[in-house]
Amino acid sequence: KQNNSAAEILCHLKNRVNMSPLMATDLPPTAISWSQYMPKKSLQEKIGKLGRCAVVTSAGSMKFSKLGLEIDSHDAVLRFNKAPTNGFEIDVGSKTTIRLINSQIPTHPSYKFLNDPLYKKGILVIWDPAPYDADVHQWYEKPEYQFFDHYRHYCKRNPNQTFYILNPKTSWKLWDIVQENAPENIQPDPPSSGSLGILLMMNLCDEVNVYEFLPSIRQSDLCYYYDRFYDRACTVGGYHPLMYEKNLVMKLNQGNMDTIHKYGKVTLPGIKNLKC
Ligand code: NCC
Repeated sequence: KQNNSAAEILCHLKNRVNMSPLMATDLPPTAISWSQYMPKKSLQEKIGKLGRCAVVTSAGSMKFSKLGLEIDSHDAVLRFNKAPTNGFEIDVGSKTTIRLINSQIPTHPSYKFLNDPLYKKGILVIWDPAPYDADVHQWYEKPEYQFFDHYRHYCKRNPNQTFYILNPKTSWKLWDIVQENAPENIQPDPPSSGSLGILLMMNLCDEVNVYEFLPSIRQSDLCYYYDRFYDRACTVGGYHPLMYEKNLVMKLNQGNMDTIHKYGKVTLPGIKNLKC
């Protein structure tokens, strides 16, 4: 059943994947020691109406792209994990409205989550891979990475920053749609932060430009624009079903192939006001 049209896929993404981050009331009362720090307003309320948004992947092919000014011209910019802007402004811009991180970032000391100023700009959103069928309470008992204490610590130290947690159901709901639109069985691992960030912005913005998710002519084995680490799996996937995520985004692209080729840029529609 992989002949879904782009319009059908957009409706599935809108109606089946809940991108609204958790609220404290979604968690069991035993979580109160840290859930009390969760934002009181929903992300949608907090961020308001957004027109044009940019999603900047961490791909090595962002290097030498000179897309910085174009990226910063958007109403909001989403970045991932430990991807920096300092020193890379010409290629990736400097605006950070949302930073989507995976749950390894606060739990693994090498990311210096508490101290690195990189994380202090914009709204933080974190996700953690849950077991396939787990609800919020089951996930809370058994997260992949125990980040709750780190979350509390971070929020206490940075009371003016807003820090959301994605619903643990979200990533598998998205995985279902990636699987339905793939020609074969895909790996039973959640989609990458890349896809989650793209869909998050599609829920908040009228239009989303995604940079170097579908790679340009600059594609190489260089994993990140900010690091000297070479691995093709960064671009095509290993753990994450990244190839299939990218094929899905390709089906939804409203721009043309030449723009992908030259700029690694894909244009996706917002889905907030979509009538399905
Ligand atoms: O690599 P990562 O993501 O931080 O990259 C963010 C998103 O950009 C897209 N990407 C990245 C590199 C590349 N060459 N092409 C790309 O398209 C992907 O969509 C990717 O999701 C993650 O998804 O959270 C991931 O996180 C890293 C790592 O945990 C963090 O960077 C923190 O160091 C994962 N790597 C490892 O665990 C070793 C990576 O698999 C996915």
